[in-house]
Formats: sequence, C-alpha cells, structure tokens
Amino acid sequence: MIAENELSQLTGFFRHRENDVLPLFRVVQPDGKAEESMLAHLTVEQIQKIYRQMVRVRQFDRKSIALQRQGKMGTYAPFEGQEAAQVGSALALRRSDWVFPTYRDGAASMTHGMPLKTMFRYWMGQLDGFDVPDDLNILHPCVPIATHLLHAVGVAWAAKLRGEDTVSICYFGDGATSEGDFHEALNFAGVFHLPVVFFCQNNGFAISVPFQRQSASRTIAERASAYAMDGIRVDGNDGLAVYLAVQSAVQKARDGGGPTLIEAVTQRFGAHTTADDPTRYRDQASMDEAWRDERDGIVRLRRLMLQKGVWSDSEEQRLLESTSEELLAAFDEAAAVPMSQPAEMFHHVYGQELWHLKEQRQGLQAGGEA
Ligand SMILES: Cc1ncc(C[n+]2csc(CCOP(=O)(O)OP(=O)(O)O)c2C)c(N)n1
Repeated sequence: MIAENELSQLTGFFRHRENDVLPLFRVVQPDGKAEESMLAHLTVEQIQKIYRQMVRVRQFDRKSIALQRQGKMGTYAPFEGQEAAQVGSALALRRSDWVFPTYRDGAASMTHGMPLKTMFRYWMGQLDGFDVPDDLNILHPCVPIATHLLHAVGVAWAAKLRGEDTVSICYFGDGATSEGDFHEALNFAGVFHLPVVFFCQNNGFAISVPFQRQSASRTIAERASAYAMDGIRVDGNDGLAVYLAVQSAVQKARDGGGPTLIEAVTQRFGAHTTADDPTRYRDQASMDEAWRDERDGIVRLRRLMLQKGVWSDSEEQRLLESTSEELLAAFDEAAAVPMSQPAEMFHHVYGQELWHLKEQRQGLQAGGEA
C-alpha cells in the first residue's frame, strides 16, 4: 500500500504542468504596431493583397446575410470576424493545393479562387451550385462535422504515393476536435507523415457550446504532440501571422516534413447561421464596438497600413465601391440561373441511381410522400 505522502509526491510528478501552454504567434498588435523582424518577411503588395481580400469577403458575407433576410437565399453561415484566419491561410497556398472547407469557410474558398457567383448559387440552394472550376482543387463545403479531415488525409496520401508536391489543407472549428474523425485523421497523417495542414479556427463556440465545455485541454494546438506533429497556435485575427504560419507549414509539408496542426484563435462576430439566435447562449451586448475593435483583423491591418503610409482613405473607398459592383454583378448572374427543382437532389447522390432512391424520386415527382 502506498503511503499518503508518497502518493502526493507521485501525483505531483504526474500532474499536468501549468506553464506548458503554447505561445500565441502574432505579428500585428490590435493598435497596428507590428513586429518588424516578422514584417520583413512580407512585401507591401502581399500585405495589401491580404487586406483587400479580407475586405472583399466581408462585403460578400454581409451581402449574403442581407439577401437571406430578403428571402433570396436559403440559410447562410456567416464568417465575419474570421476573415484574417481564412484569407491569410488560403493566400499561403498554391493554386494546385487541395482545400477542404466547411460551411463556414466561404472566405477561404473565395480566396483560393471560387467565383462569387458560384458561392451565391450554393447558398441559394441551386443543387448543382458548387460547380468547382476544373483547374481548382476545392471540395464541396462539408456540413457533417470533421468527416472531411479524413478526405484531406486521403488526398494527401494519394499525392505522396504519386510523388506530387501538392498539399491538402482542411478547415474546421473547435467543435470538430471532439469528433473521432479528428483523432483518426491526425493519427493517420502522423503515422504516414502526410503533406496535410489541419487548420482549426477556434472561434470559441460550437453553435452554443463554449470551448471550455468542449475540451478540457487549454489549447487545441497542444494536441499535435500526441500525434508527433508540430502544433502552432496563432492569433487568428492577425492575417499576417496566419499567412506566415501557414506558409511555413505548407512549405514543410511540400518538402516532405509531414503534417501540422494549426489553431487559429479567433471569434465569430455574428450568429452560427441565419437560423441561430446567439443571444440565447452568449452576451452579444458585451461584444460592443470596443470589443470588436480590439479583435477585428480588418481594423488591425488597416491601422498598420495607414501607419506605414501604404494605404489611404481614397483607396479604401475605391475598394469598397469596386467590391460592391462585383458583388451585384455576381448575384445577378447567379439569380439568372433557374432555381433547382426538388427532384434534382437525387441527381448527385450516386453515379447510378439505386432502387430505393429511384422509388423516392418517383414518389416525389408523383406528388406523394418522398
Ligand atoms: C457529425 C455532425 N454532428 C453534429 C452536427 C450539427 N452541427 C452543425 S454545426 C455544429 C457545430 C460545429 O462547431 P465547430 O466545429 O466549432 O465549427 P463552427 O460552426 O464554429 O465553425 C454542429 C454540432 C453536424 N453537422 N455533424
């Protein structure tokens, strides 16, 4: 029988050490001041490109919510607040790399090249809406939580076996890290040393469940060590930090260095989807202007660019105007496509229609129970 004082010695030895929290990688502070040694890795053009794209996708996001409210789109999952994470990461890729998004990752998809018209068509419920251009490797937005992490691993494995130098990046939220698929994907990627980047946007909530109820570990990035891969914790509201972090992970993967788990710490400003009421589970009033100002990746980067003299109010105005015109034209194009008929949903399930789906389709078309 072990004596009590010996037991406390042992448990003290085994206890999780409090000081092991991974540091948060950040380049730009909320007041726009930046780490100059890190800025030296970026050109002014790269910084402006990140900023322009963040503004562009935010306009898309806000317009989509407005269109949904007008009844012109189905439900929509907003990403406002997460632009820096999605844009910074997607711009660090090559066009030939593979992107596995969720419903929340429209900003990443558009940054990687998805046309705005296609994004609108998807959310308008046009069943063939997410028609990915042939030269683009973007998968359909994944709605089942975490299942696409395994797809990303499979594609990365195929690339490795074929000797291709493409990298897979999969986007997911903090909630996805509680799924078995998350652990299976990381385990497999670690064992086979695959060129895949697991990019988690920890926005603090899985619908209404706060991160503290989701996980007992203090960070998501620290889980990487269990799978023998690098874990990076980055300020997800800092587009430049995200860009550099993902660039390093992607380069490492391309060079045969294996997978990385990245946790981008961020927040969503709005609802989970347009069908959600966030005031039921969090205090939206405390997320006021000052709160947002401190966190908004767009505000932060604009401050930096203004301080450096590489941006002006007139450029901002021109950007807003040109984006607004681009969005209107894209939506008009999307709206000109006839809406899908319910029976079309059967077209995209299997290459060859199975008997039970045939029965259901015929039932639907006959006006009966599907
Ligand atoms: C396998 C599965 N379980 C449950 C759901 C229902 N669901 C939809 S979104 C969501 C929360 C996901 O949260 P998180 O992964 O943090 O991503 P976020 O929505 O915050 O971007 C859940 C549980 C689902 N879509 N798939």
